[in-house]
Amino acid sequence: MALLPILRYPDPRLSIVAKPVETFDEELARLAADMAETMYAAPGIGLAATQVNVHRRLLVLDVSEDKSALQVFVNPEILGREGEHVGEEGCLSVPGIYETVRRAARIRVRAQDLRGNPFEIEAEGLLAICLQHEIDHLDGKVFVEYLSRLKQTRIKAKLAKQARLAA
Ligand code: GNR
Ligand code: NI
Repeated sequence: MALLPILRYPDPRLSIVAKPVETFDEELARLAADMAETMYAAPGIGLAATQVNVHRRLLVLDVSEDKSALQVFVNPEILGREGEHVGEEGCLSVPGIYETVRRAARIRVRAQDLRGNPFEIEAEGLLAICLQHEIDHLDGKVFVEYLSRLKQTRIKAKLAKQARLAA
């Protein structure tokens, strides 16, 4: 097991569109385990492979209260969206920034597990929000891109200042 470094916005590698996973091997399982460890340590409720600079369509999440329900989605696809949810989001790649984002309230998702077996779920609540946030990462999109240009500029300045102070 290993903790993986998380890319920080506006790192251009966060904009890379991830490619489908084609090989369901031990390496994929190890990556998912390392991503889960990294997510729990952060701590966060989800993590997309893009955020650890692996540009393959894989995400992990755990939206349970007691962090006992790890879910892994390989090659996730949103089949349908319903309703609207407006809520505050954060991102491990945009530390310390919380902003309101509009998403679908419910989604139907098809994905594969680590063995390549397909499954479908109906998601709502935090699971639906987190899945949309993570699938956006796989498509090279960070939640701040839904905000105004002015807010994006302010967020970049704030993160640059954080990085300066940390160095
Ligand atoms: O830990 C996280 N919390 C969160 C809260 C509201 C909406 C989305 C998220 S996902 C985020 C972890 C992360 O950055 N995943 O990409
Ligand atoms: Ni994120």
